[in-house]
Formats: sequence, structure tokens, C-alpha cells
Amino acid sequence: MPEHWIDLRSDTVTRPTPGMRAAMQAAEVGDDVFGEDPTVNRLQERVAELLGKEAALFVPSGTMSNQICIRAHTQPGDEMLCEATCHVYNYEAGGPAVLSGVTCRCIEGDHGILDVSQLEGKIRPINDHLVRTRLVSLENTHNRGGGRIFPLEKIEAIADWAHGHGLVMHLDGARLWNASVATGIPLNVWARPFDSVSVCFSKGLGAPVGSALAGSREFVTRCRRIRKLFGGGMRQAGVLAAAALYALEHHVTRLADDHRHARLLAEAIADTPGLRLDPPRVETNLIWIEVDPELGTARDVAATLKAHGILVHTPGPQTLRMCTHLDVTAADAERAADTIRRQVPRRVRVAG
Ligand code: TLP
Repeated sequence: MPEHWIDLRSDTVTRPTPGMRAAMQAAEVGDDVFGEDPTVNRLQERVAELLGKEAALFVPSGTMSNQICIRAHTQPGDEMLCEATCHVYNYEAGGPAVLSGVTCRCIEGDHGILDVSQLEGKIRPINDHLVRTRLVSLENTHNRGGGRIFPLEKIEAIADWAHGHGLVMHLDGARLWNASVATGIPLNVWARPFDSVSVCFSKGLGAPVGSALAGSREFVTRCRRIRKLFGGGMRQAGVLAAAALYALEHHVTRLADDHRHARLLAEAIADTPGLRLDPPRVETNLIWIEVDPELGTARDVAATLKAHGILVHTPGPQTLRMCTHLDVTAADAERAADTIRRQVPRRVRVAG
């Protein structure tokens, strides 16, 4: 077994750094269900400020954050418009249906990206037979879309259309930090078109736990009650908020390294017969790959890489995902790229 694993399965696998652990140990805490945890309050203020919103709320996970927002924006029998491969619909255990009684109308995008022309005409007329179209949910960067950045002008066009028709806009910004670092566009500009924004500290930023949602003060007050309903009220959560604050201070600009490492891996994949980047251009820290059946299955390729100390995710029979993050160094990325180039084609020769 290799001494040092290079874990590219997800950017959720990072472990808190010594600096982060020290910040957690030193955190001042109180009972956050009483609103008395000073570190949680500080984090919430900081997130609201970064996203240009009136208020923010610390929650245990990205899933809970998205689902609280959906619940707060809707009534049972409402409909949400979203992209067909989005996380909120596909990977949150049916949350909109189960937790909010909301139906999802999924619209196929281009690697997660929708154009306003695809939404036009999708609002149901007011009629006793019909669901009420209420909410548009977008994702930036788009996970299943290959870490693509949702172009700002497309978001703004969708928001103008949605608001013009009385709909509300939610953003699953689990990796909004990556979009901001890759484009240089500040977080508050990305967040402006949305009524609610969810961000995660436990992916690219490397915190062990935690997400936050942000919006108007009135919206966040309603979300606080729903957080309690969903069992997400936490007590001395300052130890976790301290990790998130530390990550905001120390781990945002370094996301550029993750993007550089992802491009390094993407070049190796592009050079490897039998592997195809999908989408072909890697914009942030996620790399989605289609495996030619002649090479084998995604699991076969993953097993080959595992034998050389590299772990990747196999979300589909012919689909692989690799993800760069805080615990993948430049040397790791180079080693992984080199292993892909050398070992994956050899698989075919051995198998053939
Ligand atoms: N994504 C995880 C898995 O759930 C697939 C991953 O490994 O990428 N929004 C987006 C865009 C996400 O990618 C994720 C997690 C979430 C929300 C949910 O966050 P958590 O895991 O904190 O509930």
C-alpha cells in the first residue's frame, strides 16, 4: 500500500490544518440557540458582509442550507425551476419534495449552465389545477457541470426575468469561492442577483463542518426557525465557526493553487487515449472525465489509479471525477498527472 494517498475523490476530504485547529481551540463560545455564541455571530456578520446581504445564518451542512432556503421561500404545492443535474435536486435525497412539498421542474443546461431563453414560458399560469411556480435555483460553480462557472451576465438575465415575474432566486454557492477566485469577480457581485445564497466552508475552504445561508434580515429570521425545525440548531458551535472564520481568512486566495493543479491533471487526461474531459475546459477545481469502454469501466480506471496511491470518485459506470483541494500539494498533482499518463494507457495494453 502506498505511504501517501492522493485523495482526489472530493474537496470534502480535507482535514483541519494545525492553524485551524489552534483557532478552534481558542474559540470563545456560548449557546448559539440562544444567539449567544460570539464566534458564530462574528462568522455570520462576516459572511453577510462578504456576500453583500443583510444577514447570514451558520448551519451544519450545504444540504441543510439549501433546503432551509427552499422551505423559507415556498409553500407546499409550489414549483422550483432548476437545472437538470443540479445538486439540490439530484443529491439532496429528494429534499424539496420531502421537506417542503415542492416539485422540481428540471431544465437541461449546458454543463449546468442555463440561458434565460430556456426558462421563458416555464411559469405556470394561475389556475386551480397547477403548481405555483415560485423559485429559481442555480448552482455556481456547477458540480455535475464539471466545476463550470455560471457566467455572470447569464445569471443577471435570469434574475431580471425571474424577479420581473415575481419569482425568487436561490444560489447553491457551495463553491462560490472558487468562482470568485477564478474570475476575480467579488463574492457580493456574484450574490447580488439572488434573494438567498448558500455557501460551504467544508469543501474548498477546508473546514471540517459548516455552511451558511445569507439574505435579507427578515428571510434569515424565518430561516433560523426552520433550522430549528430541521434539527440544525447547534449549541457551542463557536469551535466550528472559528474553523470557518480561519478558512475565510487563510484559505480563499489559495484556491488559485487548486485550479492550477486541476489544469495540470486535465492536461494529463487530455493526453491520455481513452479518457475524455467533459467539459473539455477545466475552469476550477473539479475535473469530470468520461472513460472509453475500450479502456474499461470507470471502476477499472479507478482501481488502476488506486494501486498507485490515487483515489478518485466514480459517479457513473463510465464517469470519473477528480477534485483538487487544500490537501493536494503541487507535488501530489504532478505525481497524479504523471501516474495518469503512464499507468492508464498501460491498463489497455495489459487488458488487451
Ligand atoms: N457535494 C459533495 C457530494 O454531496 C456530491 C461532493 O463531493 O461534491 N451543493 C453542492 C454543489 C455540492 O457539491 C454539495 C456537496 C452540497 C451542496 C452539499 O453539501 P453538504 O455535503 O455539506 O451537505
